[in-house]
Amino acid sequence: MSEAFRSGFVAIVGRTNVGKSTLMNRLIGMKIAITSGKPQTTRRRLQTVFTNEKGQIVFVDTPGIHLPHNRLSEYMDNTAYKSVSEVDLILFVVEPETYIGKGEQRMIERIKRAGRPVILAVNKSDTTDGEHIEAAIRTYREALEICEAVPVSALKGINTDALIDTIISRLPEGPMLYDEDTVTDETERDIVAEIIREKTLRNLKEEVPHGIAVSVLTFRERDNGLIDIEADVICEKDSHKGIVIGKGGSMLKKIGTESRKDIEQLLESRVNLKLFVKVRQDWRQDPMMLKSLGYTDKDKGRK
Ligand SMILES: Nc1nc2c(ncn2[C@@H]2O[C@H](COP(=O)(O)OP(=O)(O)OP(=O)(O)O)[C@@H](O)[C@H]2O)c(=O)[nH]1
Ligand SMILES: [Mg+2]
Repeated sequence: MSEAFRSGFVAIVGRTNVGKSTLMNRLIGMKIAITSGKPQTTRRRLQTVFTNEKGQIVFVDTPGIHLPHNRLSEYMDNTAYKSVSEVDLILFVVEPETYIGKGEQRMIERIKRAGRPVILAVNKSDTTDGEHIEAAIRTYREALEICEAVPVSALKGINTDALIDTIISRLPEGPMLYDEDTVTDETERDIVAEIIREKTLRNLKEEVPHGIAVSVLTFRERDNGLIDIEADVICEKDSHKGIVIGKGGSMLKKIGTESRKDIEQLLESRVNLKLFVKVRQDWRQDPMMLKSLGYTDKDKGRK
């Protein structure tokens, strides 16, 4: 007799920069979430779907835990903390280290309270040896109840198939929650905005990219298939505007070219991309601006 189909929601949580979004993209086999070497890349929950013959996993990528320092980062932390009680299973992503920080400890308390099964993914296993990985697993096993610990490398694709099998085996029996072809419920417009934000994160230094938001204004397909996209790159200080534009417009051009390439790949068509740099003074502290940029609670949970 064949085994029953399993399905459910899985929150991907952990400290900022441990590789949660890279891991989710690797597990679903497509780049939906943006990633960067800078902390606090992911700002809101993002849902993707993995389906095979054994089951269906609805992944919920969340902002990484950090110490909040403005309204936006409070929203980000709350989004992550809340996610653990809205799912069937928690995928706790850590690095092969033995230090548990304050934010991570708070997350552990939340996870315990949520009472959901926890799988520990020790990511970046490519950067160290088995001994360090074992030490990390021991540390986290002492801190909370973990049903399985799986060392992986999201970057190199090591052990990620095994992680999929482990996740599915721990989900409840249940039907498909989404059509089997569904990869995400994100709109193309939202993914495009995120791609542009990723390029600002990867090209700009220090505080500047953390104060950037992107808003897509126009998204229009011509008869010949070319897609015209116009977007605002919003920065939080007058002094940042010149940095984003760069000498003779060189930085904005670089951000635009890199974004266009990724967007063309995503949409599988030619794209004409225009970026405008705007200043919205200290928008990360402004509830109205946060709301208009989509950094508010929307009901995107279980249907
Ligand atoms: N060496 C190595 N680097 C990795 C691995 N997975 C992710 N990274 C790198 O870690 C950095 C952070 O990756 P993200 O996926 O953006 O991390 P995140 O946990 O989603 O970060 P936040 O959204 O800020 O919470 C990037 O530079 C990745 O390339 C891995 O398995 N090995
Ligand atoms: Mg992320």
